[in-house]
Amino acid sequence: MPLTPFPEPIFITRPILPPVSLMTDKIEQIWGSKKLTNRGEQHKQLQKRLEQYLQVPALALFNNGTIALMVGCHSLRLSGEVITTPFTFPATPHVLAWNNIKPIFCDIHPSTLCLDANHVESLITPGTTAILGVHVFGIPCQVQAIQEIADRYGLKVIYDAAHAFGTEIDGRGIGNFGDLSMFSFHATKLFHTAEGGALTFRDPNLRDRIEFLKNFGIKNEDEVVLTGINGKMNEIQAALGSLVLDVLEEERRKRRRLLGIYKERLGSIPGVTLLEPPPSVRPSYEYCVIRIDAELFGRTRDSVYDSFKGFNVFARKYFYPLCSEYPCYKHLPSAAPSRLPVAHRAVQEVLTLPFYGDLPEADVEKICTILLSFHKRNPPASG
Ligand code: T4K
Repeated sequence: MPLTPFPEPIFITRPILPPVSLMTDKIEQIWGSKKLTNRGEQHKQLQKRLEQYLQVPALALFNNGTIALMVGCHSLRLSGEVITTPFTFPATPHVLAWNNIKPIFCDIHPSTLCLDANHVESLITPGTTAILGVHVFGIPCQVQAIQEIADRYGLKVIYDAAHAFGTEIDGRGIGNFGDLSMFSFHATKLFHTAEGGALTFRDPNLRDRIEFLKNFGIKNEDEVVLTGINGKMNEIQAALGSLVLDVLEEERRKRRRLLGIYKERLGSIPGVTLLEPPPSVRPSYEYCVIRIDAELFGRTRDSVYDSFKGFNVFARKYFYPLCSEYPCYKHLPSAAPSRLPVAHRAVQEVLTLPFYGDLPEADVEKICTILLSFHKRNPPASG
């Protein structure tokens, strides 16, 4: 039977949307309280629940992940240079730039696609103040090796854990590594508050500083003690978060099943590799990501991406282009392509596939069949 396009577009993700009646109930409570923002009841409840879910000693909620990371860097008084990865969303290096910090790009590990700890040490200079790793697609950085380097040189460690909600290493929540971690609660994330984010941090003494910084630096009615910003999560965001958290385990179960299908079907296609964390890691189930080896597969990632569109499948080329290729960073010596060979290869090969709980299993089967039809061994299929 010829392969036909999906009747409706299939996107890489769809947000968890709890029944609207539950949201209406929450909104009625908020209306009743007349407290819309500035640490209301919904905010307090969500903060407590997330500290438990992520198994962290301290967590602060924010209006989005980018502002959370900006405040995180500021709270640790980072300056000078920070070593980071070029294979990430623009927010990661931009946050450094907004803090007047120069990003120093480090090549990535060939299997995790996160900052490669083996290359970090050679990039440290007297101006280095921190290492900013990204647990890209929810796969953890080499947290132990990074911490050892940081301890040896007296550097701070920050993680952009935007994709790693619920990831655990040997049963330990990912937010416990480094000095602090940022989680994004954007609508495209597994756990979301439409827009939102959080910082988790090791030292509970940072709490006041972070809370002041996210509220203009206001300490009380008489004192403004820091150059803060407005990073507060409002009550409607927090209420949505609570409802999403209620159904999160169910969503994770559905995604685990879908990932099993992808794994089984894609495992037998030469030139296609599914990105997976090591066995010691409990996955986040945020993304389903493959790499396409153009030679073995017979077509480039870009060609697969384009051909998928003909079938109404909208895969994504995260994170193309590399941050080191942006006009604002390209001039940096650490951005030279010759210094980032692994990242330059990965960014040509990685493709993010549709992956969310409500995606029917039959659709995942069909997406795999479509991908297989693009393989060099098969006659061309048209969408
Ligand atoms: N660090 C990293 C490593 C990150 O990946 C991100 C964000 C951040 C930091 C910053 O965190 P935030 O400040 O955003 O909290 C999306 C998200 O906007 C962004 O949050 C996310 N990373 C990035 C990986 O993906 P786009 O521009 O690719 O999103 P968009 O609008 O094309 O959405 C993708 C698909 O999702 C759509 O095709 C359909 C679906 N979708 C999207 C939205 C917004 C929905 O079904 N409903 C929706 O409401 O950036």
